[in-house]
Order: sequence, then C-alpha cells, then structure tokens
Amino acid sequence: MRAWPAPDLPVLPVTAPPVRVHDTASGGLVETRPDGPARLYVCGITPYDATHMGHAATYVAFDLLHRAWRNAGHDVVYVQNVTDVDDPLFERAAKVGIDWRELAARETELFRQDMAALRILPPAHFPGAEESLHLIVDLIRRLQDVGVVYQVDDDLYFSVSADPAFGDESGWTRDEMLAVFADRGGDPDRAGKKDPLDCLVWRAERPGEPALDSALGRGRPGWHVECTAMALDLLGERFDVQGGGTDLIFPHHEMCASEAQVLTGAPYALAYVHAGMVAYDGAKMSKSKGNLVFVSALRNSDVDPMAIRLTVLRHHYRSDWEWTDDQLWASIDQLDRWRRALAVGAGAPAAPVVDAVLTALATDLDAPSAIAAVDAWADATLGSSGLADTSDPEAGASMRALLDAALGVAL
Ligand code: 5CA
Ligand code: ZN
Repeated sequence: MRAWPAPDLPVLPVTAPPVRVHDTASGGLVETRPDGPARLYVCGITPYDATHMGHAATYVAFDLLHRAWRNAGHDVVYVQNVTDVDDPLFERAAKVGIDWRELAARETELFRQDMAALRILPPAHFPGAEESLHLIVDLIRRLQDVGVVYQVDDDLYFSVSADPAFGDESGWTRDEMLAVFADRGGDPDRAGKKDPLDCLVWRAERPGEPALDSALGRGRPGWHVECTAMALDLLGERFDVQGGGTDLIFPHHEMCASEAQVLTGAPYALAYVHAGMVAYDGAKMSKSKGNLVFVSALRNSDVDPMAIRLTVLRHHYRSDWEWTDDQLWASIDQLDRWRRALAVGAGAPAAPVVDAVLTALATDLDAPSAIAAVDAWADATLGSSGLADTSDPEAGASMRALLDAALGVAL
C-alpha cells in the first residue's frame, strides 16, 4: 500500500549519539548497532476504526526511534504493516453492514491523514496482509516443510514446542501465557491441538466468512504469521528492532519470533521494544471497549496536531498513562511559550540544549528529559528570572530545527 507523505527533516549541525533502547527480551537497555541501514518493523493498525490516542502514542514512540537513528547518521528501513485480514475487521464490517475491504480502505486512509498531521516519518514499506498473501502462504509452506505445522480439521497450527527459544522474547512463564492467550486472539481450548499455546497459521474457509484463494486452498492466514512473513521478506532476519505496544509482547511478538527462528535458525529481531498503554476513563483505550479519544476528532475540533504530539511526548514511551484533556491544554500553553521564545530570534545558547536533547532521545527515547531541556532554554530566553539571555544570535533557528528533527514538533 502507499504510505503517507514525508514531512521535512531538518539536518542538524551535530551527529546524535548511538541509540540505546529497552529490550523486552533481555530486560535492559541495549545499544542498537545497525549494520547498514537500521531496520525497524512496527506492528500497524487493524483498520476497523479510527486512530485513537493509544495508537498515536505507539507510533510517536517509534517515530522518536526513527528520528534518533536518522540524527545519528543512519539510513532507516522502516516497515509498518496493515492487518487488513483479521477477525476484528470482519466482525466490525459485518456489524455495520459494509464490505470489509471498503472499511479497511476507509480507516487506513484516515490513519494516513492522522499520521501525516502528527508529523510521523512514513514507513518505506506499508504492506497489507491481503496484498502480501503469497508471501504469507509461502512462509506457511516452508514451516510445513520443516515439520512444525500440523492440521486440526482443515486448519493449520504452528507447534510452539518446535522452538527451543519459545518464551525468550516475553520472558513469561507458561501460566502467564495461558492467562492472556484466549483474550488476545488465541484458542487454548480447541480440541485436537497438541499444546494449548499453539497458534493458528491458516484458517480454512467457513460458510459466511471472508476467504481468500491461495495455494493452500480457500481460507485466510492467522495474525502472527502475517507479520512474520512481511518482516522477513522486507527486512530479513536479525533486524534491529521489532516494535509495538506492550499488549503485543505475548502472544504476538513471541509467536512471530518463534515462527521465524525455527525457519532461519537465527534471532528474529535484535531488540523487542514496547510502548506503554494509554488509558482513558480508567481502562486501556481499546476499540473493543469503546473508551476512545480519536486523533481525527481532535483535529476536526481544530486542536493543533503539534499539541496532540506534545501531549504524548510528555510521557516516557514505556510508561502507561491516562489521557486527560487537561494535559492537552497544558501542552497548548507549553507550545505557546516555546513559540514566544523562538520568536525572540536570539536567545540562550542552543548548542548545549541540542546536546542534551539528542542525548536524552538516544537514551531510551527519553522525551520528557528532552522537553525539560527545551523548557529551561525557553525560560532563559524569555527571562522568567528577570534576566533574559540572548547571547546566541542563532538560537531561535537552531532550536526550531532541533525541535522538528528530534521531537517532530514543527513550530
Ligand atoms: N494489527 C495489530 C498488530 S499486527 C494490532 O495490534 N492492531 S491495533 O490496531 O490493535 O494496534 C495498533 C498498534 O497500536 C499496536 O502496535 C498496538 O500495540 C498499539 N496500541 C493499541 N492500543 C494501544 C493503547 N491503548 N495504548 C498504546 N498503544 C496501543
Ligand atoms: Zn504485528
């Protein structure tokens, strides 16, 4: 599919430090060491509803990584998928009485507009599952060839016991896995499975359900194998970062990693990075619960997209947080103060702020610390202490470029 237009990315006068991120698998910070272009796969939307603030927060988080790599001098190959073949999409389409492809196309288009408004750098590849069906089917057949797939009725399952490293990505115990599997698309109780945790890779056609023609007959792929196939095809094995929200740690990223590892014998990704969950009205914002704040609804009420973005950035990407309108108003005030400081032209020296911001972002994407450094610069420039500092004649221009390049906040 086509992605969305790229915003300008100012080139900074200094090179940012190497990027360290928190890796779920090892439980600590790891330095990314891209060999050639940095390779990033972030799990994309299931396009049955509009982009909510939880999605936006996850994509802003990985946009910080994308920018941190670019500012450190790396090319980036970014892949983000669209899960346009999956149960939640079919169910919503049937409920509202519209064709599932039409619903997916409509919501994907709205998502593109939201991402462009938030100044998210677009992925180089934005594959849908349907258009990638041949790759997915090919991967399933390769899994069959190495004997790690078995049949239950006419459906196909991946055998998790085939992968000695199963569990290494999440680090979860079997009990922890079993506790959430059914709620996250798994079917632990299906008769005929060898292990309750085995995951569906192919679902044969059922009467009344959407099905696609393929070399495996009519049916549709399971969710995890879709991402595995798209990631391996577009990025290859051992790519730098697999990203998504913490709701994808298990089973999604565990299954993707296992399916790839049994085939290639190599690690799937070198780091698994997860963004915290955004809540609203006391619960995780989710399409199934309906407690949603939509990016498009805020945009339609003339909220500055940069204020939406700043509201997200005020939280460390790994923390769970709750959206409140008060935070949006605070971000609007903060942007106003930054704009006034930039308008001075001269200002407090920008060079130390450039270093502080780039270092904060290279240290596990610490946007709150970066924002604190910008606030301190704005205070010094506007003279909240009574003594305005205008010793750097280029400060405004330097800070404007920094805010845009590092934080994606264009003022
Ligand atoms: N299509 C799959 C991934 S292959 C999927 O999870 N789609 S989604 O539309 O449900 O979510 C899209 C992305 O937003 C995922 O990376 C998910 O982890 C993230 N996400 C979903 N809800 C939230 C939330 N409340 N807070 C933060 N991130 C969220
Ligand atoms: Zn995915």
